[in-house]
Amino acid sequence: MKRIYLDNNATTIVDPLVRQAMDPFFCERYGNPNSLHQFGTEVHPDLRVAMNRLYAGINAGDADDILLNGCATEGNNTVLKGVWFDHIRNGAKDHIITTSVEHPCVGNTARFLQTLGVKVTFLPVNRDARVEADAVRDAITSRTALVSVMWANNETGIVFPVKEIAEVCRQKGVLFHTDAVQAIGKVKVDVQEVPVDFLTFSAHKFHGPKGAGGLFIRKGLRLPPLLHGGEQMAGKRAGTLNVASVVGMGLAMELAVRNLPFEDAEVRRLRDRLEDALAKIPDTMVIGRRELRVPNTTFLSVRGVEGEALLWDLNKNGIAASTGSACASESLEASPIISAIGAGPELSHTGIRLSLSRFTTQDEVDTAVDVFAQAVGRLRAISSTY
Ligand code: C6P
Repeated sequence: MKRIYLDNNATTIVDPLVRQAMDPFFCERYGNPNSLHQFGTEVHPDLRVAMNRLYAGINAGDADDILLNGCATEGNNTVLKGVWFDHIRNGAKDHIITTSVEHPCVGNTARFLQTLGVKVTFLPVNRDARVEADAVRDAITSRTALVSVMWANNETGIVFPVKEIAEVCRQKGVLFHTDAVQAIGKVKVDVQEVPVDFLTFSAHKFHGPKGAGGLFIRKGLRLPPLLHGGEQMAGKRAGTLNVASVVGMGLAMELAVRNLPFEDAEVRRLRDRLEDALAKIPDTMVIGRRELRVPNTTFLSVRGVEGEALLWDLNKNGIAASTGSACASESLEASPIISAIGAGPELSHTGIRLSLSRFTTQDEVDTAVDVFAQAVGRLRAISSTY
């Protein structure tokens, strides 16, 4: 049975060019970049190239910082806990605003900060599954230290109005962080056009390796380190750099940006083809307007079919999908997004996410449609609610 991977929002295949670029750093140029001998120093030019690619990829300025780290979870923790430490702990501010649909590495970090006395507003999404800038403006008070709103949602693919939100935060003198994990390589991410203060990304979401991420910090701002230790990254993030992964992440970023037109045309065409075909199955509902979504994601509700059951049936037949965030896959809670868009409780467990990449083919999409339709038929035949 041919396996078809439609879970690219969970992780992506490493681009073969990226893998090739990483290869020499395992057994040949394996020095620690902080060592003073040649094994250490010979990797410096490669790290510089990788950093330049990351800066160029998001259009960061020379005076901005990009901290290299292990993943977006680490980056998001660094921002929220760092803002608590530097701006909330001893000061006049005690309030953070975020949304009810952030990834758990933002949501649960915010909940942890609540235990330390921070007041957190979790803004709900509207019927478009978005949080609008006006809702952020209305929630900001003189005690707000940080707004954290994702660039694109991992479940629905909905793009949030981060430019407007960033501008509101600027006007109000509040720090703005965005989790851009699901935006890089899918839509243009430009930190000059969108005046964010902090932005996080993760290489494995754009055909780079797992275990490599980045945190953009606007010039003039600082965050205390999450990891204390050696003087790597000028003391801002201790720990030996994962050179192979940084090299891979740099190239993956360059390729992601170079492939944006392809993503916008071809990946979008395939996603729309998939979505149009699935929408013909009676009583299915696509969540979120297409024009508001990144080009690769479809989130569907299939009446009468538990998302989990569909996922297992698809898996048995070679199709990898997801009921939402991969890291919430063991939670049986209803999707907050399906509830937020006004669907009744009978639909709250019916969501299934399909996410494509530039490596997805039309054949795969067409096969997936057939397998999906058969799975829905089988499950509805035994459903007590359909
Ligand atoms: N979302 C999903 O299935 P890491 O793995 O730490 O690099 O990335 C975490 C993360 C942070 N923010 C967003 C918006 C994300 O989508 C993710 C990862 C995957 O949706 C796995 S849970």
